[in-house]
Amino acid sequence: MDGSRKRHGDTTNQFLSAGLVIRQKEPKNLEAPFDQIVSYLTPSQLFYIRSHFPIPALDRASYQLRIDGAVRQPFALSYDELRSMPSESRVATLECAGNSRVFLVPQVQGAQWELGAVSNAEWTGVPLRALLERAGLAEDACEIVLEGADRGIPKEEPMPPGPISYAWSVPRAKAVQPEVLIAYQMNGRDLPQDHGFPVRAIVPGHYGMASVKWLTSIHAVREPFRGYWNTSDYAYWAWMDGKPVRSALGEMQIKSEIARPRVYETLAPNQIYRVCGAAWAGETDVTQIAVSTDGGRTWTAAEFLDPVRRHAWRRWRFDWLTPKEPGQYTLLARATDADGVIQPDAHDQNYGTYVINHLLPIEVFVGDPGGPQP
Ligand SMILES: Nc1nc2c(c(=O)[nH]1)N[C@H]1C(S)=C(S)[C@@H](COP(=O)(O)O)O[C@H]1N2
Ligand SMILES: [Mo]
Repeated sequence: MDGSRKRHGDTTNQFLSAGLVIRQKEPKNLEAPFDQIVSYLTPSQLFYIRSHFPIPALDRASYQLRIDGAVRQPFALSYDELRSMPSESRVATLECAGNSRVFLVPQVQGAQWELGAVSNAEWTGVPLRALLERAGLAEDACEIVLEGADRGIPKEEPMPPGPISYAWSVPRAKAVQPEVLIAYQMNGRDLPQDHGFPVRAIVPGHYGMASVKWLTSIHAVREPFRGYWNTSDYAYWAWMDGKPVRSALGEMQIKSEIARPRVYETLAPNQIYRVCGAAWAGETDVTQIAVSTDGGRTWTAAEFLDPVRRHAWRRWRFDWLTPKEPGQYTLLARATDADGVIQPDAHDQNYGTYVINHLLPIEVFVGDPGGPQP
């Protein structure tokens, strides 16, 4: 690659030299290099990895997926049987609910994710609803509990006394939507082990915790499931009649992130710098994106690179004529969804250490890169 032909701020081909960032070595928690990702689909090797427990080794030949609980005909499927069913492919962005946690002040417990606990891929599999139809889902089933093969001791209080599995309950209304997949491929190839091989759930539009990896059980329930992950860990305070009620996280909230420039990058004065990033929303579409280069005083519309596609991110860009005046500048990106909901200015405390979708300041220097910082 000819480095001299690269324009300042141009990200073309840069992902070739990129890798993941370790946030925790074991269990594996690695962040995508958000500033390096230029493609619409995140290459599978650069897709973030979020795992609570050691990665289970499952074998295709002995794999079984059980569908039972509040159904008329419980059954089990082998890997080959699942693969022989009619399949669909869908693009979906996964974001960990703790993404951007490092931006919270004061600092909080948990993996210190920066901007890269979010990625976008194409997933192929069988719609969950086809399996639920085959099993004869009971009229009064209200949630579908998805369980993985991984086990261990969880970290968030209150904690059960021994090892548990990873399990997440999805409301029936979402579980029967056509986009929810029991997936066995990612970006056109069999799922990598880190991402749930041989089979995982993909719940587009919801935070990543719903997309259960190493899926072995689909269990319909008649009462709201109060399991550890839905209550202790990935939960927040919803308010009902003035009282806080512990509720499970669900849809991703509208968010945008700046990929370039990076925090504390030095940019040349009086030149066009291509600011770029991505924006996404849960169960709606991102329709507007604006950028501020003066800490939020003024905003200018940026340009989308990708069309609207429900549940997938849209990359965007903005050509900034950097100031002649050297100094420190604060960049912000602000997305708006189809319902007019705008990214908030501040983190909502009801979400604790999750749902960090407020405007994230990216501070940069304008000046001579070799010179003293202004
Ligand atoms: N079985 C299992 N599924 C899981 C997890 C897990 O630890 N175990 N982590 C969840 C969380 S919190 C996220 S954000 C996504 C991340 O998916 P990825 O590792 O493929 O990016 O997987 C979800 N599914
Ligand atoms: Mo997550």
